[in-house]
Amino acid sequence: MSERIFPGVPRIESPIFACDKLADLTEKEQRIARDLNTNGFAVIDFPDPDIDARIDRILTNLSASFEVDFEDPKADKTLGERRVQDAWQFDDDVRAIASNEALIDLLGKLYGRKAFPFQTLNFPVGTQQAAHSDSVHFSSLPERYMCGVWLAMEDVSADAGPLFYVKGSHKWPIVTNAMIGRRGYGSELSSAQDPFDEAWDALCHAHGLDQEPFLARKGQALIWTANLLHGGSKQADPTLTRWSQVTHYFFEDCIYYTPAYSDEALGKLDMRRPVAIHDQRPRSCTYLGDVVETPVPPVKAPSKKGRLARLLDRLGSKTSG
Ligand SMILES: O=C(O)CCC(=O)C(=O)O
Ligand SMILES: [Fe+2]
Repeated sequence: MSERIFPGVPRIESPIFACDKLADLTEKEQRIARDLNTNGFAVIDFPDPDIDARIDRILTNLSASFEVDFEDPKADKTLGERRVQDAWQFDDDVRAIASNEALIDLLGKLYGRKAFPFQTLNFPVGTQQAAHSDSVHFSSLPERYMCGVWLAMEDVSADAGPLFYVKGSHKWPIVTNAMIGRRGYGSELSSAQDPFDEAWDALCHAHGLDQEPFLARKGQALIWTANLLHGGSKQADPTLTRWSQVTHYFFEDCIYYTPAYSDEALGKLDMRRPVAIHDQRPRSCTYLGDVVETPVPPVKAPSKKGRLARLLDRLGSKTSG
């Protein structure tokens, strides 16, 4: 079995995946495993019979957080703040979606380690974000023990700025600070993604791969692997909404850290202490079962945000995918 020989690599990204008979998985799970291995993503129906009712309640509950009149079909829905991070802390349905047991079990089988959700993002519209890999925001050692699950909370049309992915890009090297020749530890950035944009664009260009939109149906979800390039397409019609929830998952027994602010070669890691949403307990960084001390990260030059708020951010889930 591949996971016994390479326990430090997610099962679905194993270099000997082709030899894995996947005999312990159902046919449906095997299809998901193969899609993740080949394409870097897999589409599933979200495994929750109450998902429609949950979505309705979330839309009602979160609508008030945005400065947009969602009742007005002509209103521009892209104005102002366009996301709520970690709404699981106050919304039971957001927390239930993130904590979905069937999904956590499935991810555990696919990765060969127990999964735990650690961050939620709720969006009323698309992000129109450039192609990026979440690996610069949150990663693990051993690498690739992170994934995102994107849930469509309504049908998504081509004009609504759909989520897009670059099929197969998860197989490319994970772009790190070392690769692009910059120091990350203690650096100041307005966006963790900015320094890596050129490298990702160059990879897409060199491989001749295009962005493909995901025109999802309400209730469908897309699992993306740690290094899959994805983003939000330009929104052609600003009056449309594109409600979605992204839940990011880590896996047990890893070091969790933010690569954009780390220099791995120097042993300088911007470590995280994620809180698992389903049991609300923090996870220490561990390596082969041993706890790794989490250093207090440096506080960077003062910015608009207070120093204490920034320090707290850095200890928790500061960046988002
Ligand atoms: O929904 C989108 O447009 C992209 C979201 C995303 O990149 C993320 O949450 O990691
Ligand atoms: Fe992302």
